This record gives sequence, C-alpha cells and structure tokens, in this order.
Amino acid sequence: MYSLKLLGALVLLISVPQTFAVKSHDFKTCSQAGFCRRGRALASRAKEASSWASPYSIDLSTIEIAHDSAKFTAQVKSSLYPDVKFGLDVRLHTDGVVRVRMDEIDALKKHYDEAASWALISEPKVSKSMKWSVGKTEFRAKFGEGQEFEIVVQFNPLKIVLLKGSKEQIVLNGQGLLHMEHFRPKKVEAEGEQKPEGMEDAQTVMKVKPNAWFEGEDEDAYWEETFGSWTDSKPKGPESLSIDISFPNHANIYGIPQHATRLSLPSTTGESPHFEDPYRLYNTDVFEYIASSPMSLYGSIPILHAHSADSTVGIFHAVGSETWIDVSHATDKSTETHWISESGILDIFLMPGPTPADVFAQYARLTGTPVLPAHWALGYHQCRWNYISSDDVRTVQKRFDEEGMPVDVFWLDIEYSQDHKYFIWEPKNFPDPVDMINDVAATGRHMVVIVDPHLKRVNEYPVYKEASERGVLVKPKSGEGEYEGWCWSGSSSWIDFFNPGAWDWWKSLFKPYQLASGGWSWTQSTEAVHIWNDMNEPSVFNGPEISMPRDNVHYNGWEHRDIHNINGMLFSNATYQALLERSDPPQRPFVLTRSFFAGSQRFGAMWTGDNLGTWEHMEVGVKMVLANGIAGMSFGGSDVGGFFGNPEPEMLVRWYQVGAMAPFFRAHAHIDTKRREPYLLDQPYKDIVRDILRLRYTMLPVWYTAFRETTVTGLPVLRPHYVTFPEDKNGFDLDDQYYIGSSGLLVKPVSEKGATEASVYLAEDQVYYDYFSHQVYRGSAKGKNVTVPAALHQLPLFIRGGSIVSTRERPRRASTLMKRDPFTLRVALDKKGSARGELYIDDGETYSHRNGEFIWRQFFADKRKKELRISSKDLAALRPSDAVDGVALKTFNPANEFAKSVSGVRVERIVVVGLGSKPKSVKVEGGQTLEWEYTPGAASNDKKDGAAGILIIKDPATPIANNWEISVQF
Ligand code: MIG
Repeated sequence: MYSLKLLGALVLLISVPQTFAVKSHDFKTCSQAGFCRRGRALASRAKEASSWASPYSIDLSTIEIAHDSAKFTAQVKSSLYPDVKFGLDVRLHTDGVVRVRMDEIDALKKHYDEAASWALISEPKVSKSMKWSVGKTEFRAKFGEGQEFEIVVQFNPLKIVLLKGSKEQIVLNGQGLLHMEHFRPKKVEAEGEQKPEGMEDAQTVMKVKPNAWFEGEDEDAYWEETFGSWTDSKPKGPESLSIDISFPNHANIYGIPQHATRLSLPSTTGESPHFEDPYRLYNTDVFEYIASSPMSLYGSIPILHAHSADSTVGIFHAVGSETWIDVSHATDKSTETHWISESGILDIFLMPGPTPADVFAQYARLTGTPVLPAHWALGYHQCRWNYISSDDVRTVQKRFDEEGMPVDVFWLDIEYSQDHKYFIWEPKNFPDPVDMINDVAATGRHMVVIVDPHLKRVNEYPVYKEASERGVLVKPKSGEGEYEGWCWSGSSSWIDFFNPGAWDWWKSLFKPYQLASGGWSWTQSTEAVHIWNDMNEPSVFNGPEISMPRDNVHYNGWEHRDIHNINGMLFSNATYQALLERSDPPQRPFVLTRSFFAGSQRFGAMWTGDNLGTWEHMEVGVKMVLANGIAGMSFGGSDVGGFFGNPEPEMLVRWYQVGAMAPFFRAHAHIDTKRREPYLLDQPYKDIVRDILRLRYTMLPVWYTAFRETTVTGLPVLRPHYVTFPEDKNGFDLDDQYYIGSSGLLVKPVSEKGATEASVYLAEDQVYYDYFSHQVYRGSAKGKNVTVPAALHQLPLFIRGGSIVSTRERPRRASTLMKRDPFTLRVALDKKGSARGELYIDDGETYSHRNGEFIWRQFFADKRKKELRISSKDLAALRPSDAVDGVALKTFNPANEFAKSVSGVRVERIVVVGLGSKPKSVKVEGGQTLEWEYTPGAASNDKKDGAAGILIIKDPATPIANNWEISVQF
C-alpha cells in the first residue's frame, strides 16, 4: 500500500528498533545552541562573581506616565553599550495583570515583536485607576480591589517586583541576568587577526574587552553556527534574550509544556538530583521520546504557575522563538527561573492570582478559553496508522457494532492519500470515499482524516500548484523561490500561514463542493469529515533537528527562528477556520493538532504524540495532559495503547482506563504494530475494555459539563490537586490523581503492571465514595492516603461527598444516538448531608448555544432530620452574567428551542449515596409518590467505613429541562 520508494528512503524513521531509544543526537542540548550556551554562561558568571549588578538601568530623563492610565514608558540603557537604547513599557490591565515589554529602540534591524499578536485574543484593556508614585530610586503603584498588590520598578539596576502585601511574588531581573543582545554590524575581521597575547589573563581580557565580565570573552556563535551537517547562517547576528524570573515565596512551579516529566517541575540546575539541561521550548518531532526529560516536544506554551499555600501567581512570556528555561528550587521556599530565548522581544505578563482559579482566568482573558468541542468529539476515537481501505473502515465499524463497543470516530492516517498528496484519495483502496464516509455517518459517527502541512512538489497536485502560483510557500534563506525539504511526500514545500494570502485559499480547499472560482476543493469529502493536523512543528525529515532551517524566510521577511514555536498553531487555526466556514450554519469543527502554542486552545485538541507502549509512558502521559491543562490546552490525551510497540493485554486495558479518564480519548498505533482494536482482545480483557468504553459514554454529561466550564473560566478540565486544594501542601507534588472539572469525581489511573490495589490521597475531612461499589472512604483534615482495590477490571474512581453527578446509563453505538436518552443522578451526600452538581447540555454540534439554546441545571440535595429534598434549578437563570463560549447569557430564555426539543427527556433514576436510614416515602413535589429501594449502610456523617447506605429512586420521570423538587420523608 505504501510504495517501495517511500519504504526505501524512510524505513529508518518508521521502523521500531529492538529497544526504544530517542535519537538524542538529533536534538540540541543547551551547550549545542549558541544562545543557550551564552545565557547559561552569563548565569554562571553571575553566580561566581562576588558582586554582580545588572548593567541595565532606567534613564530617568525619559520616564513618561500616561496621565489617564496605569502605564508608563521609559528608556532603558545598558552600561555596556552607551549608544544602545531600549524602550520599556510597563502597564496594568483592568484585571490586575501587569505587562512588561522591552524592545530595542532605533535598532539596526527589527526584533520579532508579533508573538503576542498571535497568542492574545485582543489587545488587553489598560486600567485607568492606578496611580504611580515616583520615588528617587523606584516607581511604585498599588492596585487590586483592596490595594493588596503592588508593582515596583527599580531604576538602577533595573528590577521589577510584584508584591502582595509585603511578600514578593514575582521578581524580574533580581539576579541581574536580563540581557537583550542588540543588533550590531558584523565586524569584518582583519586577516590574520588573533587573540591578543596573554588573553587568558583576566586583567588583560578586561582591558581589551571591558564587557567580558557580562557578555563573555568570545563572540560565541554570534554569526554562524553548525549542528551536525547543518549550518545556520544567522544573517541578523546575535539577538537573544535572557531574563531571570524569581518567585521568592513559591516553592512549586507548574506549566511550560510540553515536556515528559512531573507536573511540579524538577530543577535543572543547582541542587541534585536535577535535569542536566534547561526545559526546552522548541517544537520538534522527537522520535521515541524519553519518559522523563526536559527535552522539547511537539508543542510549546511559555506560561507557568508558581504556587504556595499563600498564593498562586503566573508568568506568560509571549515569545515564539526557541526558549530554554532553567529552574532552580534554591531553597525549599523559593524558585528561580532563567529564560533564554533565541530572538524576539521581552513581553512578559505577570499574573497576580492570588488563587489558581484567578491565574486561569487571567490567562484566559489574554489568550482565550478553550473552544467548546462538538459533543461527539468527547466520545471514543478509533485510529491506526492505517486503516488501509474503505472496506477496512467498514469492517472495523461492523466489528465494533457486533461487539457492542461504542465508538464515535474512525480515523484515517496518511496512507489514505495518493503518494501522500493530502486530500487526494488513493484510488485503488479508497475508490468510494464519499460512500465510505456516508456509511460511517449513517450511525451518527464521524471521520477524521489527516492533512499534513508538507505539500508534494509536483504540478499535478493541485494544492501544491495553487500554493506555488499564489506565492504562499515558505522561502529558503535567500528569500527567493520555494523552500524544499523532504517529508512523507518526498520533495515538499510548506505553506507559510504567516502570509495572509494563504488563509482564504486554505479555507476554500475544504469546501465539499465545487467552487465557483474553479479553484480546487475537496469535493470528495462531506461535512462528517474532520481534520487531524500532524507534522506541523514543522517536521522536515532532512532538516536540522528534523525541522526547518532557522534562516528560512516567512512573510514580511521574518526568519523561521523568530516564529518557529508559533508555526504549528497557525496551521491548526487555519484548518479550524476552514471547517467553520465549510458549512452554513457552521458546525463545530474538530481539529487535532500535534504542535501548539499559547492560544491553540481556541482551535481544538492536541495529543502527546508518538509515545511508547511502556508503563512509564502511560504514567507520564497523564502528567503531560495535566501540564498542558495548566497552559490552557485542556483538550488533550495520549495515544491509548502507546504508539510504538505491541502492548500486552494488561497494559492495553490499563491504557483504556487512562484514556477513558482523559479529555481526549483516542486509541492509535504505529504502522508496524499488530492490529489491536479492542474487539480483538481475548477474555476477560475484551469484556473489561467494553465496560470501560461504556463507562466513558455514560459519563459524557460529566465531560461535556466540565468542558463548558473551561470555556467560561479557563479552569482546566482535569484539575490537579493544587488547583482544587491550593492550601494543602501534601498535594503540591501530586500528579498521579486528579479531579474531572467541578464534578467531584476523583480519578487515580493505574499505570503499574500487576497492580491489585492503589493508594489514593484524600485531601480533606470529607467522605469519598467508590464510584462503582459505593464503598466509603473518609479523608482527614490533615490529608490521608487510603488503599483501594485496583485489580485489572477496577478503575479507582471516586465521588467526593457533596457532589451530584449526572450520567446517561444507556451507552449506544455512538454518542449522537444518546441525545434523547434519560439521565441518572448520583447524589453523593457530604458529611453534612448535602450535595450539589451541575449539568450543561446543548445540541452539541452547532453554535446555537451562543444564542442561549441550551439547558444548564443545578441539582441540589439537602438532608434534614425528617426530610431529604432533591431539586433541580435553572442555573442559567440564576447566573445570567455568566457566559458560554465567551458570550454572555443576557438573551437566555429557559424555554429556548433546544430546551423544548429535550422536553421529553427525563431523569430515570436517582441514586442517593450515604443515606444512613430507611425512608418512609418518596414523592415529587406536587405530584405522585415514587417507587424506591433502600440498601442499608453507612451514613455520610458516620465515622466508620464500609458500604454506604443507598437509596435508589426509580423512574422519578422528572424532566431534565424543568425545575422540580423531590422530597424523601423519614
Ligand atoms: O512521521 O502519520 O505522531 O500519530 O500516525 C510519523 C503517521 C508521522 C506521526 C504522528 C503519528 C502518525 C504518523 N505521524
């Protein structure tokens, strides 16, 4: 099916070696990247020096304060280069975020300054209420509702501090590592020029190179550098950026994905053990990546949270070039970081918190909240490299149906395409693509088809031809013609999405009908097809670090180095817009991207790339999904089963459990692996996996409600412990268990071979119930580990007392067939006997929810001595100022069309968990008496463990869209 030619050239890249091993030598270490070497050397000189002061200071004569707003600008000079000037701009946004920007003034060339324009949703509003007070040595200004925050800009040396009360939260340049390399002409070295005699003597060095104490003795890799067989011509010379950012009162930091490591980031310098290299942000296609490493991966989001029991703060640096971040937990109270970027300007957002939820909201106001996905996208996705023909797809679909295994989406990887000309169906194996898609869509399912960014350079490929004619391809370093590299499609070129001319054209390609313009469009597709964007780092097989040369030229003359980390986001953004515009009225697109940047959450989902079928990778995948959520990218998951290798059945089962409890749930496998669709498993594995798939489908209301919440608040779908319990120090390092949204569901995925039990940490003095057995586990105010059963068929999943969880317990072939199905409510009483929960539903596929077409319910339960009342209220009416997808609910009408369309949908069962005594009667307010069944057991406020007392209210038939109340009498 894939041609010999391809196999010949690329067999090394796709075959699985005996043992898994990253090809580390394909990727740079810090010491192999000139600017990182320079940045680290600067830091070590600073550390060794007995006294060290940043050469950067504010030129007092240049300070300007906008009289009506909380913004000031000043020139910054460096004592090293009296003629070079920088413009500093410090401003307060209306929500308390402080933005610090610095760029070179009247520079010989321009530093790339557009990263923020791609990451931010709009230009943030500057506060008008803050007043700067000018002192002799510094500027200060208080802000915040209770004036609890303060920003201080010290003049000489330049230092910027954010305080809360008297406590330092964030310090910029406190260690004097700020350095913005200015543009300079390349010195033409006189022939035979040599190091002056005796240059090893420090005093001589200082005479000849007075700035060497700061910049180092040599012009290390200023003008050219090589890596392997590649030479980077660096036409602009040195332009890197270094800055230290410290958190004197925060011991834990989280974020700066994507790395395969702990959620609470380990050190990269100083105390041991630590990683040798800084965390690297440089989007790369790392083959067989290591499960514990600061190496960069496919996506980069330069945001982190610094956390303590007192407060949480955040940093977002809008920089799109390669960035390395050293982390030192110098004391057990503080954290120091050092950011080294190859190019760009300083553009740092200080997010003052003070709670994790505040930081999420602050970051969401900058870069946007995740988009509300189509409901079906939360179902199960079946992928493999490759389903080899349209009949193969049909057979796989049939097998799922025969086995009663729900699935929503069938995927096609690159081999559907003819010679890897994406969009173009390989005619022998896919002779009838539209029929195939329709066959899948007939059961309410969807397809996702891969479209990669490399275009085969042949004129009979209309996509390449049109891109070439429009001149929208990335250019080589000469700035002329088309950059040519090697990828799946052989000799290829890449679309430059920084070129506005590429966008409308790209959007037109996805129209499933003939264009009036006569241009090419994907007539051989339908609206049931959604898109997978892979290889958008971009991955280039014969390029440096499997990517593009940094001196390639993009629109407006920017070099690839300037925009490298943003590149992948533009591709998935353009694809998202294309799908949005393909139908009228628009349907919610699903776009999966491998590469991402700050803001990518607005366009769809990501996955953690080519993981290995090992237990370590299963485990670290959970942490990676959590870390991506910290950076706004909630809709994520890792390949179920592991991309490489043939997982043993036990591993595959555990991986299904991990996947079913992740926001994005997709099984995928490498082309060399054996088929491993879940119906191929032997017993008992097959039954276990079927149950897991069905569990996912019953829980879709939970997932969808959690997604709605993140579209409003930016709070991640998967919540690590420090987010849920910010004051509980025991939880700050915890990253192997988490909550699903605000549902109160606590998950502890098992990723250990042979496990029969697991240890779960309960952070509070509250009762927790096993989701399946209703076994009671009581936490403690000091935090407590409990041991729970975790045999292969057992997924440790708990309901926190005080939660009401809505499910639909009739899993069908696809989620779209469940729209009219009734609900079950699990009322998990807390130790005081009350509980609450939310449910959000809408049509799941259009944008009518933005016009108020949805229902959003709050369930409430409260037990008094003689009565337990369970009610449903209209939460949208209660919280009209809230919003969905960023759109306020002013127009909300409880009797909207969607609500009417589900008026027949009822609650079919209410399970009250933690009820210690048998009721006398159960009835609906103003209505009939209901049937029920009681199983005696522990009450929510008992001191003892054991099985919880359970009341099952049978078929209350209360409409899901209406207000109602049920009274349980004792
Ligand atoms: O160079 O499209 O991460 O999911 O199956 C490998 C083939 C290219 C990498 C993706 C993987 C996908 C594969 N792709």
